[in-house]
Amino acid sequence: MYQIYPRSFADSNGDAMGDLPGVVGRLDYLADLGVDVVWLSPVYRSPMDDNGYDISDYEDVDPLFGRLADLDALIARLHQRGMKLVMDMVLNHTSVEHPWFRESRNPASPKRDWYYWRPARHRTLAGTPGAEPTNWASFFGGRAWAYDPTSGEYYLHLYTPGQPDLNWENPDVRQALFAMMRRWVERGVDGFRFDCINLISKTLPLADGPAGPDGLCHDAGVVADGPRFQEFVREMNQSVGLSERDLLAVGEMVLVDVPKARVYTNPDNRELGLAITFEHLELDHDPNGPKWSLKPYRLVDLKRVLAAWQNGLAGVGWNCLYLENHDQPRSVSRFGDDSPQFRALSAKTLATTLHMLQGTPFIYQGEEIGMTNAGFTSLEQYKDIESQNYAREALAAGTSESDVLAALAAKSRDNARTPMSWDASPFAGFSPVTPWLEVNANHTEINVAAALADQDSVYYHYRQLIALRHELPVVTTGKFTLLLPDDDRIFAYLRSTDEVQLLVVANWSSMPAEWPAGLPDVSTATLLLNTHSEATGGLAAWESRVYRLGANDRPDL
Ligand code: TEU
Repeated sequence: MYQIYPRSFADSNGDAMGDLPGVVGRLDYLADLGVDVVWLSPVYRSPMDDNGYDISDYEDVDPLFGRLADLDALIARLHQRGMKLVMDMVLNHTSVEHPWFRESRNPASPKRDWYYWRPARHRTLAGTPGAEPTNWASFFGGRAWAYDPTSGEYYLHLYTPGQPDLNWENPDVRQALFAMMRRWVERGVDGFRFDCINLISKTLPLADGPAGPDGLCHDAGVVADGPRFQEFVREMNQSVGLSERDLLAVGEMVLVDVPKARVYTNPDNRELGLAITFEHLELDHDPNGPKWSLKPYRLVDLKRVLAAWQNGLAGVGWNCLYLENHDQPRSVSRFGDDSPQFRALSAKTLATTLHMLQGTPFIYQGEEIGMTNAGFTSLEQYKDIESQNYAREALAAGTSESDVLAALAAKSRDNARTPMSWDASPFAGFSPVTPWLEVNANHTEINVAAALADQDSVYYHYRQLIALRHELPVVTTGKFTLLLPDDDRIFAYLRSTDEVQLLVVANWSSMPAEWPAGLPDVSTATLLLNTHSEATGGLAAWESRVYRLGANDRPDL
């Protein structure tokens, strides 16, 4: 699966933003990489408060990205090349500009109940601080309730005030959403990536949850995985024909745990197909603080969490394998070593480790050439609403500007949203004009043209990994066994079927390592893939290898 963030992929008409014809123009690049499915982040009509995750019309393309005909062309061209299209589908909320919400602002309208409108807290004055119906925090800072002076009530928005939560309890809401999705299926899309889908069911009545230090409830347990979640998703599956038509159903699930995801992605339940989960990306901040409270992660924790998800969904559900997307910093900067000496090697080794696991690997645009974090040094360079909200609140609370900049440099979503670096030209071959977000200054070296010209590049390593998965069924079906769980530098595991066994061994550090004791013997094994041309007795810094073990070397499992 290859994720395209269309705003930052390719600008065909010189308006500083990526667009659909820009995507169509790059399909050969994706086909050559070996991509099977494209996930397209939202291209629907939107006021773009959250770059399209605030939808004002689910059935049309925003003029920034082109026209419906361009989307039809994209679907047709993808299908011609044997690739599929998964559309992002944001069902937890709409934009405030959606006609449903505009109508809903009128208390007498039948649409009033399509969103969560609530009066002020008992014995408070509506519109004054603390009068909000519950103590819930928005995921993007501040409170989750916006006051509407006209009606004297509040509406719920778990994200920005521009993203009011839809009330799935109302059957008319569900029917309208399902009918809209059926029309997309008829149009030819092959599936959906359901944005924060486990937020659609809330526990009623909406009530205060445990308060954090700021007095607000940040506990996703209160807002996520509500009592009717499975019922709603099953109804959607049946009504849209997700299982029946074998459509891809990727569920992004905020703060979900293994037991729940195992149920949600069990094909027998006819709910969702794959789970995008977060536990492995929650290891580099204070466990009780926000993502901005930086803390180095430990490899043993990452291995433990990934192994728990491998084993937890094995034989029942299905994992999405990802280290990077439009909400996350660049993986080579976060988990690898993005210095010139080790950038390419560490990007390859992260990829080897991830792609040989069980599940569906996701590549986020630019990851396949080892793009790094943005390297922004001033607040003005950040455009993302979450980053801007964080900076404003943190500065107001007394955090120094240099600490705010350090947190943004490590964690801002804009790290992954800089324009795709296609070549070394001034705007990275993304656009003929100054793009909406600055290009990464290192595009002069790290870009697609340079990667294609270098047989040893990160890009060709990804191509090999994809080819290996296509060739070897064990990569899809094999049982996963974590080796050396306590080693803080080596990531090693086995993938086994009755016929074949693979050993993946990776040095996740910028120092060479001895060949670890406790690995199976590889003297008669076949080396299928490696990052270094010469395999020695030890492991070089950021070296990774994939072996097929010989019949005699296989550990008895
Ligand atoms: O993100 C879900 C989510 O909960 C986010 O809080 C995510 O964890 C955060 O961006 C990390 O900083 C989805 C989309 O992927 C994201 O782009 C949207 O902003 C969000 O939903 C609201 O639609």
